[in-house]
Amino acid sequence: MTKSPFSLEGQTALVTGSSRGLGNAIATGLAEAGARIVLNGLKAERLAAAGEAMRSAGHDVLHSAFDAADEGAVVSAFEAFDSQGVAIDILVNNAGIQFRKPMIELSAGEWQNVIDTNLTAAFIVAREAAKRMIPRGRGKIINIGSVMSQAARATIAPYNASKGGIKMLTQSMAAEWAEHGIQANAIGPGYMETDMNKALIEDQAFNSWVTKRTPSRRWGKPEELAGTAVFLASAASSYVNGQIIYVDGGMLAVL
Ligand code: GCO
Repeated sequence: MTKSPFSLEGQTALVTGSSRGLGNAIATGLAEAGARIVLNGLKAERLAAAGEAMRSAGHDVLHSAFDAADEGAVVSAFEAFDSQGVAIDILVNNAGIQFRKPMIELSAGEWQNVIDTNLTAAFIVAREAAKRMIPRGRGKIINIGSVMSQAARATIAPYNASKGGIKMLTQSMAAEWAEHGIQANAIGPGYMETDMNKALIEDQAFNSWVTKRTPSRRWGKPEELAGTAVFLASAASSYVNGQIIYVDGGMLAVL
């Protein structure tokens, strides 16, 4: 029987920021398609718990605790993968934070922290992954953007800028690495039910705005990103490069 083009059997995927939220949902979806998963996060105990849960579901899971924004930590993590014979075939740059404050009150340090975590980290981790993918002539990079890669909401300027940067970083990766058999693409989630958005979901006025502004009239569920992630991680997307796929219930398609 021929293998499905969506199968990830025999592939290893590193998902940054995957002990919970969107990262964990994406990691679970990739595992269900057959990938071995390397979970990543800052807190070793949270990672261990997430790894245990996935193993009890029958998945093949490793974990590596490092700060994706810390260049030295990322370089050491990949050197450890090398020494353990762990080849990263699929990278999902998911780690990210939100920081809500009007620009007029925002400090340069608060701005820089979001940019470093949401954008610079994606560059650093992808650079280390690509150094190993290029000699192999193949690789998959999936950067997690946002509807804010395309449209800005007030009071989250560094997040908007970082996610806009993710779109162009993705296109830059395609420009430099596609010829080496690497496909780099992005996913732009809409308003998803995550811990990061808990305050928004609980705010009746904001919740009402999201449901009115979204043609699907509801918030997205983290697991609703998994199918797009599997597609972009698999052979089914072998000629897709530098694209961003919005999983937003139609929000960006309408006024
Ligand atoms: C906000 C939210 C958004 C969400 C949305 C886009 O403050 O408006 O945090 O930025 O992250 O899901 O990705």
